[in-house]
Amino acid sequence: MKKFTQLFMMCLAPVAFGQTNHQIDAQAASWSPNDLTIDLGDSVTWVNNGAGSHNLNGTTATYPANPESFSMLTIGTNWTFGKRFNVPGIYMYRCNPHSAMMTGKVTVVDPSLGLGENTASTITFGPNPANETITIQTKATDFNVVIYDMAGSQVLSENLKNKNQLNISSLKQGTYVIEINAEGTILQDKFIKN
Ligand SMILES: [Cu+2]
Repeated sequence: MKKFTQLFMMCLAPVAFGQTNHQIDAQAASWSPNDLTIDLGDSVTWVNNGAGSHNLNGTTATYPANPESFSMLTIGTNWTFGKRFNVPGIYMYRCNPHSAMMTGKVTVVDPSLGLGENTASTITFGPNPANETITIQTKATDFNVVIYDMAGSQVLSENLKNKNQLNISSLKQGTYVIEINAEGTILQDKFIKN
C-alpha cells in the first residue's frame, strides 16, 4: 500500500498546479542535481550540509543571460539558500571556489504553455556530437533555434524556414544548449560541437 501511495503521488505531482520545492545539494565539487527543470512558480533550495566550502553565484554579472540574478556569495560549509522562480528561462549558476567543475543549470518552464521536458514532442536533432551542421527533424516548416553556451549566453539564433539544417561552423569546440521552438513547444538539450 505504501508503494502504491508513493507511485500515486509521483503520478500526481506533475499534474498538480501548485508550486513545488526542489532541492539541490552541494557535494564535494558538484551540485546534485546539476541540471534541473522546474515549473514556473516553483522554488529551489540549495543545501550545503557540510559538503565543503562553497557558495552560490547565479548573478547576471557572471551570467548575463540569466533572467534574474540570484546568489549566496558568502563561502561556507553549512548554509541553505532558497529562491522562487517567477520568470521562465535558463538560469546558470556556479560555486566560485570550484567554478571550473561546480556549475549547474535550472530551466524554468511555463506549464501553461505546455512546455517542459515531459512534453510529447516529435522534435529531434542530430548528429550529436556535431561538426558543421545540425539537422533538425520536426513537422514545423518555420521555427526558431537558439544556441546557448554553458555560461548561458546566447551564441546563435536563427529562424529556419523551409529548411532544417543549422550551420554551427562558427561555434568553438565545446558543450552547448540547443533550444528548438517548434510545434508549440520547446525542446532543450545539450550537444557537443567538435
Ligand atoms: Cu564549491
